[in-house]
Amino acid sequence: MSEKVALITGVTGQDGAYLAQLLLDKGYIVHGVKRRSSSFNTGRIESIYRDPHDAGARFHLHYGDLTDSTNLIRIIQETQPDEIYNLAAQSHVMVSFETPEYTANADGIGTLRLLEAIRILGMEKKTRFYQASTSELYGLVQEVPQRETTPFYPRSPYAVAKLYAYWIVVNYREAYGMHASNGILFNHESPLRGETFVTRKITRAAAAIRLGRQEKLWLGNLDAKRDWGHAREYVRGMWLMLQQDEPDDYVLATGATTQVRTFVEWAFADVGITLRWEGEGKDERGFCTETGKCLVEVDPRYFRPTEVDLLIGDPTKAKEKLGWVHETSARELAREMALHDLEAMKNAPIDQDA
Ligand code: NDP
Ligand code: GDR
Repeated sequence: MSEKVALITGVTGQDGAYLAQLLLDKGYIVHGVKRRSSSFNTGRIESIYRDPHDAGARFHLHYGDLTDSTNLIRIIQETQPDEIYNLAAQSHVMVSFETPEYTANADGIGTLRLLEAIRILGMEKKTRFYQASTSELYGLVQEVPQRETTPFYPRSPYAVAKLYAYWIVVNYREAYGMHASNGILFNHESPLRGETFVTRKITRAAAAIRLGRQEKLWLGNLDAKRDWGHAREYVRGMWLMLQQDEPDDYVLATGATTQVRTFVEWAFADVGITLRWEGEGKDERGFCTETGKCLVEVDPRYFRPTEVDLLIGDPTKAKEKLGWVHETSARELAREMALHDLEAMKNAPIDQDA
């Protein structure tokens, strides 16, 4: 049997890096779409990249963008993928309130562009499609735990764009018989997590404060609850979805939820700082040490115009049909991330911390 070919959009992101590694380990030829950037944006995939001049290189990068249809058509035509994983997105919920139109274009219409490219090239029967859908679709709580049948109520331009993407995938599956699946993934993190998402922002700050390189951490809503799992385990679920005879939509989650404030306590404890929550209301001071030094405080500028208060997923379907289960708990994840950032920062020149 010839080697399978996969195309990953968003290969330079957290999930792209883990998925590329997984597929290479499985013997795939992997093509990734990366954006042109004024500085290097391939840090997460450096360890798996090989010079294309090397005989036998199985990982290839192509410049592209989800807002550019002809570029996507050309890349798909050239690479002839058996599987496309659409991970590219403006993936930051808060940023989507600042850039709603771009987010709709990249995250919503970008998904349509890929599906249409497959059709234009007559590859509907050859190419399987994975869409990075999200628990943000559930938004305002309708039911807990959230499962595949829970009604959607998106609460941000990001989530609304991803709602379009979700339904266009379902529609193309039904209309054209495409093997197209939505992975409705709950939050997943790792040491490769983007630095502005809350978990990584916390673990980096904890490490920097521990090393005396940062004074304080400012956060937004500490009461939000998220179902946090490990990204490495979630990309395996993506792959499993495309190995099924029939396409379908699946929730991947741990089934447990944690408040942002608890994650703060864990991460700081992991780097050796014990914090205590001091005060509510107008005297609120935040998280402080025993000596009264307040290291974590709330800045309302990080509050979102509309928030998703509670996410907790029910991964039963994925377990029963895919055999997928999570392994790492949120507590273990916090420790892995905090210790990773502490180690990385110890070894980094001071001017690289900021
Ligand atoms: P990241 O933000 O780490 O990565 C996003 C990737 O998309 C990056 O490679 C980025 O490129 C690329 N990208 C952004 N805009 C475009 C564009 N217009 N054209 C081409 N590429 C683009 O996200 P994650 O890896 O965490 O998430 C992967 C996907 O899964 C995203 O679609 C996200 O919305 C979704 N998701 C993530 C969850 C999570 O908890 N991580 C949960 C549920 C869904 P660059 O590196 O140049 O910025
Ligand atoms: P989320 O992740 O919005 O769930 O989207 P994020 O880590 O950004 O926020 C989680 C919760 O933490 C609260 N919060 C803060 N968030 C950030 N980023 N920065 C802060 O300073 C801060 N303080 C408190 C937020 O209000 C929120 O409640 C992620 C992304 O990966 C999406 O792409 C993905 O679809 C969903 O997870 C599932």
